[in-house]
Formats: sequence, structure tokens, C-alpha cells
Amino acid sequence: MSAIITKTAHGGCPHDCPDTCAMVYEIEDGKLVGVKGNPEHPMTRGGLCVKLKDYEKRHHHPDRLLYPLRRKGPKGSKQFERISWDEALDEISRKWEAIIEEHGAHAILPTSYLGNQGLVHGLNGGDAFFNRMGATVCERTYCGQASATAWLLTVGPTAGVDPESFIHSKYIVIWACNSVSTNLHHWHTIKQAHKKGAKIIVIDSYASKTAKEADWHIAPKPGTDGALAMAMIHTIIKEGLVDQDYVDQYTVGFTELSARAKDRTPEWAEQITGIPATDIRKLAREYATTQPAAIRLGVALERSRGGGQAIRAVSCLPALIGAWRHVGGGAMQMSVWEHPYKFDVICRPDLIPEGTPVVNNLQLGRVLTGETKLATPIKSLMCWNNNPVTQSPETDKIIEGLKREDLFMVSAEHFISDTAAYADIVLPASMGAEMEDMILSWGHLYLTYNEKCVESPGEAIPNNEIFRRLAQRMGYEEENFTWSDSECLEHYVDWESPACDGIDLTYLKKQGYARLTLGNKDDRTPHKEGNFSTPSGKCEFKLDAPSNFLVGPFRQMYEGFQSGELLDSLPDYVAPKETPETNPELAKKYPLNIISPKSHGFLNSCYANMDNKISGQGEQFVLINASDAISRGIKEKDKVRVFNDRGAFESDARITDDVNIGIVVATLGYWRQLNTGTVNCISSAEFVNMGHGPTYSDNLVQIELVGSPDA
Ligand SMILES: Nc1nc2c(c(=O)[nH]1)N[C@H]1C(S)=C(S)[C@@H](COP(=O)(O)OP(=O)(O)OC[C@H]3O[C@@H](n4cnc5c(=O)[nH]c(N)nc54)[C@H](O)[C@@H]3O)O[C@H]1N2
Ligand SMILES: Nc1nc2c(c(=O)[nH]1)N[C@H]1C(S)=C(S)[C@@H](COP(=O)(O)OP(=O)(O)OC[C@H]3O[C@@H](n4cnc5c(=O)[nH]c(N)nc54)[C@H](O)[C@@H]3O)O[C@H]1N2
Ligand code: SF4
Ligand SMILES: [Mo]
Repeated sequence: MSAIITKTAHGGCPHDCPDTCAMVYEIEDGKLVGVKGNPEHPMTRGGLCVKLKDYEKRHHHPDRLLYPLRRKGPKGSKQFERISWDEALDEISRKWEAIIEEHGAHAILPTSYLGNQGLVHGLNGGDAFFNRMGATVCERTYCGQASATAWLLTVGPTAGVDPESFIHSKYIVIWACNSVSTNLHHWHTIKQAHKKGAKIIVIDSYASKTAKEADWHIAPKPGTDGALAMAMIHTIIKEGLVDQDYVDQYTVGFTELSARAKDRTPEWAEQITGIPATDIRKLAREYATTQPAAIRLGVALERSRGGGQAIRAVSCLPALIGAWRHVGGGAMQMSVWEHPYKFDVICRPDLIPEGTPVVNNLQLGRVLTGETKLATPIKSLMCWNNNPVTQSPETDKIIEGLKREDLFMVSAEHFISDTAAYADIVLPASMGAEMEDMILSWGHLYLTYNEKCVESPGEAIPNNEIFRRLAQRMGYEEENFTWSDSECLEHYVDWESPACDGIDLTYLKKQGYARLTLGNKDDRTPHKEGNFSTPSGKCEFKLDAPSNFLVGPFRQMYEGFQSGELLDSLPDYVAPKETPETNPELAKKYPLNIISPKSHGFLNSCYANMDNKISGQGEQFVLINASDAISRGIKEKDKVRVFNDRGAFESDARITDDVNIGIVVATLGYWRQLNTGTVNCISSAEFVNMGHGPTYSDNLVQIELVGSPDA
């Protein structure tokens, strides 16, 4: 019998996903009984993805954390005892005060990410608190920071092509993005464009779900996209396909880019990428001559040593052919750059004391084990909205660090995640329908409101309430810690900005979502006449003033966000660090390139503990080419061990033509506590050479047979 819905409320999906769906919560007698996509929202259009369509089950999951807990067994043993909030807050504040007294506040490190994407309870929700404390700043470069750096340097903080304008595109290049799984609602728009005659090209190192739906799948070896993009630039220039008028008026550095691209021929790129030169020429010609042409850049473009430079090359393409002149022409990286959020109010960087050290979250293992030496070693870690044991590279080192008896660890969570398992104190956090917020969007131009419409179960409280209570205990009196969640929203959005013309919080609470006033999707051409927010005001093929992109509010979005080693003012191909071609010595032991994109059925590590989601997604597996399987005696469904010097994990083998010889794919999110290792056991914490991005696609491994199910 279906439930009688007594109330509905506006929701926004709080997960780390570009779609930021507008939802409708269904409530019966104060209980969340269902969740639907808001049918009126132009992108969500009534549909949610497979992960969220029964979101209420996550709210009511029997393993949810309901009360504060204190560890009573060895670290990682998951033995906890229930304590009261007063005990938890007293213990945390006492321990932190003692650490500050003995070692200074630099000995305390916060780590968070976009596990919750809300403005109030999300990534930056604890920043004001830890900045006030003077704690070490955590630079969080999990995702998109190499891409963002490259994008901002080349075209400035722009949303680029409106995702909804893709409906007008005639040539769509989806570059290292698996939209069918990771950006479903944009995929719907792309399908509509396809129906109207657009050609869809997917550039992906394996035949992903999206690649299989494309008109043309191009499969470069991982980390070689920079060579492909440079050869496209070469071909476009050599064959006279440049929009010279656009280039002359709205770009800088064309002469230097032409000189750089002169010997980056398709034949040169064929050797590097494995794509035939004839295909590269065809791609460049079609792209340059079919307008409007749009490129959707996925984060995986950044995930090898040269990822930043590859993205600079790709970001030059639309200006070169004048694609920006057309509605539905240009490129899209993240729409967030035009959202009017006040990160300086949210994060309070003004409270960061001079000389505060910065630690990068990807290198947590190195920091906690002392491999990276710090002037003040870390003695306490607080983790929320983030699950580094599953999601960060070099997992074995992270665990070694988290097991340190002298490390006091606090975790705020929904479940005993792989990371929370090591905490000394675990705090129960509220979930979507239980707290008010506005959800940040990096994949469209809408503000999205989320109403608190049910009470939290047990003693769970929202993240921001955790920080309000901690601030009170620590005696911090800044106004941030006195604002209610609703007041935070008044302060965190620049309601006076032109983008919010006609929109205020009252309107948003009533409507649930609002399109920013940044031009209509059917006539939006933000760079028809240049207007790039770079130092030169033009698209910078050659960088004019490399560091200037750091000005403005974007600096605060990711603490310590930086340009990395900017060795070159022009884009180019920079080789990956771990491939058989670039590191033949290592490849003797570990001959296979592994990539680890997102799982269709999980949202990063969320849902990978729920039986119904695991059965949809399948137990941990690797995709391997038949030739690589046969030479190792591996058959379909055999259990295999994937390993290198950093660690190992076990998984099922799936033999398929979807991957080329020499490449293996292991999708992300599986919980270590439910498996024998996960893919991040083998991944490296080395950075991309721009923006401190992660190198998840730049790792060599070996695979061996463990056993067969029929043995
Ligand atoms: N279902 C689902 N959706 C999600 C997420 C999830 O976990 N599950 N996570 C969310 C998050 S946090 C993010 S950042 C986005 C990311 O979404 P995407 O941008 O789609 O990123 P990935 O899935 O990591 O990788 C995309 C594709 O790039 C390919 N690839 C990997 N390395 C290379 C390479 O070097 N070159 C090329 N050309 N291709 C390569 C992979 O095979 C993969 O198919 O998805 C969001 N949406
Ligand atoms: N090998 C490999 N590793 C990767 C990637 C890859 O492609 N390959 N992708 C990377 C990318 S793109 C990203 S974005 C990162 C993501 O890495 P994470 O941000 O660590 O991923 P999530 O699984 O989303 O983790 C969020 C955690 O926050 C918790 N959480 C959710 N909401 C709340 C809340 O309201 N309050 C509190 N206190 N907790 C909450 C969830 O229960 C979950 O445990 O992973 C990166 N790791
Ligand atoms: S995970 Fe993404 S696609 Fe799924 S409901 Fe949330 S925002 Fe929408
Ligand atoms: Mo991400």
C-alpha cells in the first residue's frame, strides 16, 4: 500500500554531482517516505538518478549513526560506546585546548570535502571555525583543481557554454566525461541535440557507458589528451581552419601558439595517443567546420601529470575556431564560476593567522606518517563530508597514520565509513531532508534550495550546528558562529549581484530553485565578443600574467588553491609519469595502466555500503582486455589481485573489448571494510603539475590470478 503523502517540501540533492537536482521530498506523519525529481526544473525534469531515487532509504538505513560515540577498542576495530553530546563536546574541546597549549594550533588539521555540497553544511562549512582556531589549513584538491587552474588561466572565471544551450550544438565533444553515469541530466540535453542532428564524439580511454552511446568513440591512452589537443591545434592552423577575425580581436599569443604547434603533427600524436593520424585530422576538420561546436570537459582530463597543460590546450580550441560566437558553441568546465557565493564570508580567510601552514589532502598519508616533515606534526584530525581512506591515494599510508596512538581523531558522519572507523570520537550528522541549506552547483546555472522538512533521527545534528556548538565550547564569538542556517544563507549569497536580479531567499524558499539572471539559454553567448575575465580580457593562448587569476572570490573556494609549477606559458603535451613509454623500468614489474573513474551506482563512496546499490553496481571488479587476461591465466569472474609497490586490492575480473590491451579499469567507491583493499591502495599521491590536482589515471599496476569461482 502506498503511503499517504501529507506534505511535500523543496529539496536539493546534496551530493557531489554536477546535476544538483531539484527534488521534492514527500513526508507522511513527519517521516520522509519518498523523493522525486522536481518536474518543473528545466534540467532535473522530474527524474533522479539510480542512486537517489530511493533517497529516503539512506535516511532510514539501519546502520546510520544516531548518537555520539567514543572509541573503546583498538583504532579501526569499530568498537565504540555511546556518549552524550555534552561528553563528546567536552572531550573534544579539552583535547584541542591541551594540544594547542602544548604544540600550538598548527597541530590540528581539518579535512572535509563535498560529501555535502551545501553552502552551509558543505565543503567550507567548518572553515570559519578552524581559521579562527589558527589550525593548519587543508588544501583540498581532490577534484577539478588542475582543471580549474588551467581553465581560469586560459579563459577566466566563466561558466562557458550554458549546459542547457547544448541543445543548439551541432558538434558535441565529451572529453573524459562519462555523462551517462556522472552528469545524467546534461546527457538528456545532449541526447535532444543528437535527435536534432548533432554529432556526438566521446574521447575516453575506454568504452564507458557514454562512449558506447556516441557516434564516434576516440580512445587515447590515459594521460595523452594533451598530445591529441595539440595535434588538433596543429591541424586547424595548418589547414587554414582558424577564425582569424575572432583570434585577432579576442585572443593573445596566436603567433607563439602556432610556433609551438608547428611540429605537433597528427603523426607525432599518433605515436603518443595510439589514435591513427587520419582520425585526428578528421576530428580537427569536423570540429572546426561544424558550428556550433561544444566541448564538455570532464575531470578525468586532469588526472595525469600533464593534465593541466592538456586542459589549457583543449580550452584554446573554441577561440581558435570562433566557436564562442554561437549559441551552443564553446566549452564548459564548471558552471560554478558565475554563481554569486561569498566565499570570503563563508570561510573567513581574514581569520587565518599569518604564517599558517598548508597541508594538501591528497597527501594525508604522507603527512600523518611523518614521511612529509612538518614544523608542527599533526596531533589531531577532524574529518567531515569526506572519506579519505576510501577516496584518497596511498590508502595504506593513511591507515598507518590514523592508527597512531598519539593522534586524536574526530569524525562527523552518517555511517561508520572506512575513515570514521579510526576515529576517537564519532559525531552523528544530519542528512538531506533534515537540514536547511542551498546546494552549490557546478553543472548548471540554477540556485537550489533545500528545506528542512523532517527531524533528524536520534541525536544527529547538521554539520553547522556541530561547529556552532564547538565554537561555543572553545569560546569563539565571531558572528558566523551565531547565525542560524537561514541567516547564513542571507550572508553567504551575494543577493545584490546582477546574477540574483529579482531573486531573494524568500523567493527561493517558495520556488525551490531559480535560474541566475545570466542570459537566456537560447541566446546566451558569453564570449561572442571576447569578454574573458583574464588579465588581458582575452582568451590567453599564451599567459599574460600567470598569477592574477587568484584574485577575487574564487580563491576561497579551495583553501590554498594555487597555480602549482607553471613552467610554461603555452599549452603543450606533458607526458604522464607512469606508463610503459615514460617509465619502462617500472613497467617491467607493473606493465598495466589503471584508471579509476566513478561507479555508475555509487556517488563516490556514498551508497557503496547499501546492499541494493551494491547489487546494482556489482561487487568490486576490474575490466581487462582478453589478451592481458589470457597471458595471466585469468578467466571471466576469476578473483584477481591488482598491485604495485604502494599496495594491493582484490576484485573480480571482467574480460572485455571495452578496454584496450595494456589498460585496466577499476571503478571507484567500494568500501575497504567490505573488500580486500580498494583501488586507492595502488594510486599515487603525486600531483598534476598544475593546481596540485590528483593523478588517478597515472598509475602502473600488475594483475595476478587469486582463484577461480569454479575451482
Ligand atoms: N554515478 C556517479 N556520478 C558521479 C560521481 C560518482 O561517483 N558516481 N561522482 C561525482 C564527482 S565527484 C565527479 S568529479 C564527477 C566526475 O565525472 P566525470 O567527469 O565523468 O569523471 P570520471 O568518471 O572520473 O571519468 C570520466 C571518464 O574519463 C575517462 N578517463 C580516465 N582517464 C582518462 C584520460 O587520461 N583520458 C581520457 N580521455 N579519458 C580518461 C574514464 O574512463 C571515464 O569514463 O562525477 C560526479 N557524478
Ligand atoms: N582513484 C580515484 N580516487 C578518487 C577519484 C577518482 O576518480 N579515482 N575521484 C576523486 C573525486 S573527483 C572526489 S570529488 C573525491 C571525493 O571524495 P569524498 O568527498 O571523500 O567522497 P564521498 O564518498 O562523497 O565522501 C563523502 C563522505 O561524507 C559523508 N557525508 C555526506 N554528507 C554529509 C554531511 O552532511 N555531514 C557529514 N558530517 N558527512 C557527510 C559521507 O557519508 C561520505 O562518507 O574522491 C576522489 N577520489
Ligand atoms: S546524484 Fe546527481 S543526478 Fe543523482 S539526484 Fe543527485 S544531483 Fe541528481
Ligand atoms: Mo569530484
